[in-house]
Amino acid sequence: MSGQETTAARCAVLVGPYTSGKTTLMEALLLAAEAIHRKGSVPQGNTLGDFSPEARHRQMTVEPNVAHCDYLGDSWSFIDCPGSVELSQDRNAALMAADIAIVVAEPDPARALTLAPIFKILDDFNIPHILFVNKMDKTEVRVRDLLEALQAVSSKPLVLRQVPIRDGEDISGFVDLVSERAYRYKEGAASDLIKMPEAIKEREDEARQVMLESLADFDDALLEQLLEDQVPATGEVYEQLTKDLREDLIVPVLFGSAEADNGITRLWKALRHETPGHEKTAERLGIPLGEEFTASVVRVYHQSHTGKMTLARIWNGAAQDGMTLGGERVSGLFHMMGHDNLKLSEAGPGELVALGRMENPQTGNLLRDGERIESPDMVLPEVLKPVYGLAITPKNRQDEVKLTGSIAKLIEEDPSLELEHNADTHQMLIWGQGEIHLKLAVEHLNSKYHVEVEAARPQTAYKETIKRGTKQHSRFKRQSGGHGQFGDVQIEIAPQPRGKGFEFVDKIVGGSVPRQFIPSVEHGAREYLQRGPLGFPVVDVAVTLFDGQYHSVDSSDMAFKTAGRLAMSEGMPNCQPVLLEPIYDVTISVPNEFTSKIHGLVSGRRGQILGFETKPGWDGWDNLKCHLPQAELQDLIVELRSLTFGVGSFERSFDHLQELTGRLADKVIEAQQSEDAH
Ligand SMILES: Nc1nc2c(ncn2[C@@H]2O[C@H](COP(=O)(O)OP(=O)(O)O)[C@@H](O)[C@H]2O)c(=O)[nH]1
Ligand SMILES: [Mg+2]
Repeated sequence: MSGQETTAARCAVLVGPYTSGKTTLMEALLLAAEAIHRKGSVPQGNTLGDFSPEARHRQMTVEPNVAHCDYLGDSWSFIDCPGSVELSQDRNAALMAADIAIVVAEPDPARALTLAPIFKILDDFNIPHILFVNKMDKTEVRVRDLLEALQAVSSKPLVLRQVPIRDGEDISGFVDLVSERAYRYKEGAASDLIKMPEAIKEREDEARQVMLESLADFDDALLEQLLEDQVPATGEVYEQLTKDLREDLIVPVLFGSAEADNGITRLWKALRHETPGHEKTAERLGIPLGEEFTASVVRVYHQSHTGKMTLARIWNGAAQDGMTLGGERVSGLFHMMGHDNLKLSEAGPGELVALGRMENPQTGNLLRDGERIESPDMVLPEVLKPVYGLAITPKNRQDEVKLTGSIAKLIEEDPSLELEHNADTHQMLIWGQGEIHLKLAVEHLNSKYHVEVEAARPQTAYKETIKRGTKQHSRFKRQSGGHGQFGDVQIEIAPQPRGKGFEFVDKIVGGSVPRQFIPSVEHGAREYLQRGPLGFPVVDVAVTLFDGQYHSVDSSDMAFKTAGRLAMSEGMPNCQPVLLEPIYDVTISVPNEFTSKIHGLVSGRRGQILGFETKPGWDGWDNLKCHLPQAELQDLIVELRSLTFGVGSFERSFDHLQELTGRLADKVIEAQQSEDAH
């Protein structure tokens, strides 16, 4: 094999926008390798991957699907990633196992932008990648136009390696620009070699020249040859292509149809000859390869039929069933093949294996021999920040503990999910990347863990405060049989600056309220603050106790606490209470062609733009900084994505509380009161 330093197992990861045909392409690749005998179809629901009920009924990949095959004597692992932007965490994690990524795209220039975040992560991690333009069986788009649109979102040069042969509107085959051979597609089979059609010769020459010029940018010898009008030898061109791909300098572009099995042999050939070996990948990831066994955890799976499976790529040494890794016994060594786990007794370098029933491993860990488990020396993609939340409650109250445990397992699989017990609203919140992401989480809770939950919109953490102060004299007195209760307090209630919180000041002189009862007054006042006159927690209020009376027999902690509380509930309504709503500091990231649309989005949601700047490291993208009310953030991501081909995103953090008055405030207060009445 030319330039191939190893015949160890290699790993290719399929990425690309939702519905570009990744799952279908994996079927086609497996069929060509005879690892499956009949090609499954996504609409018919019989593909090797996407076997879970959640994937089948949506016809959508919802978690990375793993498969293995041998092709012409080489071992291969594939990971077919979900395409939905909401499931990007899984894609990013899977890419950390990739010797090569196959970026699958649709032949639609209008949707080129959906590839921008994918090219970005590939660039950030220098992952060699091939672009496979799929669905060429049903397109009239000119490859040149398509390439121009795609090039606009790739920082690396796209190098077209084939030109289509057209038969009327259909594409009937292609010419390979390196070998200069022509092929005719055959549905469901490898293409036939044909004589180069005369009509294509000119286009082929021109495209070949463009390809060679792209390569010459990285090789002076080739550049000289081109300048002297020499034709480089085919072998040299292949070598240059391989070298540049492995260094992630260029992105070769192939095309075909996964559905019709067109272009699959050509893609296989490129994978076989050009994909770097695992040593090169380990080096790229910064994983030191010494003598000892080393594997990295790609993802964990909690499977209903087998329990926890740790998917790991072996970089050095061999794994055996029953070995000890990170202080734990490996109970079962497998190749995941869609739904099935195929038992292995041993697996060597380069292999992507599933390790059975280990408790500790987490995505990104390095596993070494014996006792050690390490966070790696490699840089991992950042965990995506949550952009969408739901309040959840178990339908059956007895499921509460089970619910928390099950969510912990979902988070172990996909750390872009988060669980929060909100201190303000007392709701249990599940956070993630969008509606589909959370809907899937809720469905998994039911189908895998048998916990049914109700999901609702999270409450906004409204608060209230006061606009002016008052003095209040209140007395709590009860005479019931023997020993009564008596507490009398005079307090001053005053507003505090925003963010100052609650303050209690003791100005008692001469023992009008005895020392030991003063903390009880404060306690009573604080208790009241949990629900002010409008029905919300009260903030930024100062209470000064300046006088009172007591009774030597009937006064008690309890009586003064009740008096403190009473004084607050009698005094606070006279202090012009006002609603406060939480305002978040939000940074919205979009390609700059959308920046003006985002201004409209923000102002339509009562937001305030604070400014914008170019997004660091993202060519042609802007970061817009703004303030937005929490109540307007709930479905912000939905609108943002629909305005930006799904690529817009945001990050948020709480900033401050702000007065809310007028009709909106009235509605919030009314809703709270009608809720309290129930
Ligand atoms: N016409 C045509 N349809 C395709 C091709 N590849 C996939 N599809 C269809 O496109 C849809 C999405 O395919 P799928 O493989 O699930 O895409 P994924 O989301 O990238 O995994 C399915 O209905 C496929 O049958 C292709 O090459 N040509
Ligand atoms: Mg898919």
